[in-house]
Amino acid sequence: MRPQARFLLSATDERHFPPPGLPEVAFLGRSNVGKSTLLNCLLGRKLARTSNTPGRTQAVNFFEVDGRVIFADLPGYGYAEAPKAVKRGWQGLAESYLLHRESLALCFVLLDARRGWMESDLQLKAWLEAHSRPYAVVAAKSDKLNRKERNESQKAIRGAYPDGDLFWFSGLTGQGVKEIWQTIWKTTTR
Ligand SMILES: Nc1nc2c(ncn2[C@@H]2O[C@H](COP(=O)(O)OP(=O)(O)O)[C@@H](O)[C@H]2O)c(=O)[nH]1
Ligand SMILES: [Mg+2]
Repeated sequence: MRPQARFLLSATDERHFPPPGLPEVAFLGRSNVGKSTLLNCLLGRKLARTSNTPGRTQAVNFFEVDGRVIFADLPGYGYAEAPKAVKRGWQGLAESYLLHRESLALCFVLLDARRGWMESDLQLKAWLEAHSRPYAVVAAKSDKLNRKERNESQKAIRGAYPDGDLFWFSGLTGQGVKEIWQTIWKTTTR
């Protein structure tokens, strides 16, 4: 069944984050990897804005789902051509979110299934581990790989991430949506 979801607010500053309450799930990854697409697929409708232009979202967008969980769509990182000030802006906002958000229950780190771990993803992963933030990995745009490419990609991703949860996700086919929901409910239901 389609969850009841509503957009809460878009925050460009930590002071504007909604007061922590419901358990929260954050979506992290490089610009254009498919964060907003995953969010929309989970919600069954287009609440989060998707874009062909990388590096646009410089805000944390909050959505309340079924009165039970909050989704946080974080700005993308690793956009090579972004001006330095924009990069610093990402670090400031995302770091303060990840450091201080007490209601944060789980992060999904999205990788482009075709590329696997890139330098900036590995930096984020190390940072999450150093700060004991639980995360799961999503290999996004899985529809762009054939079976052989997917096997190779899986090996490469597992090389740096041997045993945590790994989901294959496609916004085109809906692959992975059910499994990702199961993990969200498992992590946020107390
Ligand atoms: N083929 C394919 N394209 C996707 C998928 N997910 C996202 N895209 C496309 O990738 C672009 C960026 O997606 P978006 O969700 O805005 O990425 P974000 O910047 O991480 O939020 C858009 O043009 C999407 O249509 C997917 O699973 N398969
Ligand atoms: Mg987005």
